Amino acid sequence: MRIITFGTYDMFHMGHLNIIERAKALGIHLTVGVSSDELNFSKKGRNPICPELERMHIIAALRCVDHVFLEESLDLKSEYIKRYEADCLVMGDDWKGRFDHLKSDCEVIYLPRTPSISTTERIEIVKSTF
Ligand code: C2G
Repeated sequence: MRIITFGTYDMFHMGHLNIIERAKALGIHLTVGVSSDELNFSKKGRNPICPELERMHIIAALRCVDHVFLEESLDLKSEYIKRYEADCLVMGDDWKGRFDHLKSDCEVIYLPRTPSISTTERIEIVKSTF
């Protein structure tokens, strides 16, 4: 089975690694869409700390990742699923239900998030420490 997953992966951490490894374990080929800086700005009103080329480079260096591309719009998921011939979309359960409309394109699986780790929380810790 060919798997696809998406994320920003800003300030890469264990929560990111856990979901990418669990996604790969569900199939034989893993494609990862890394959200562009522009997409993040439009969603969150700020740029990621790590620019998109760095974030893509880190994801591409992981042994379990077979292919990386830049995700330029949240609304192109169906296109990406077809382009990369994915049989299954994997996302963390913070997105639960949000991609159910793609079930006509491929299987959609939400995996539990790793507790107690988030980029936002780490940014807050750094801000309050220094
Ligand atoms: N994640 C996780 N556990 C955490 C933190 C994140 O399992 N403690 C998962 C998220 O559920 C997501 C992936 O890691 O599936 C990437 O998370 P983010 O980088 O926060 O990605 P996000 O900004 O949600 O972008 O098209 C969708 C977007 O690209 C997803």
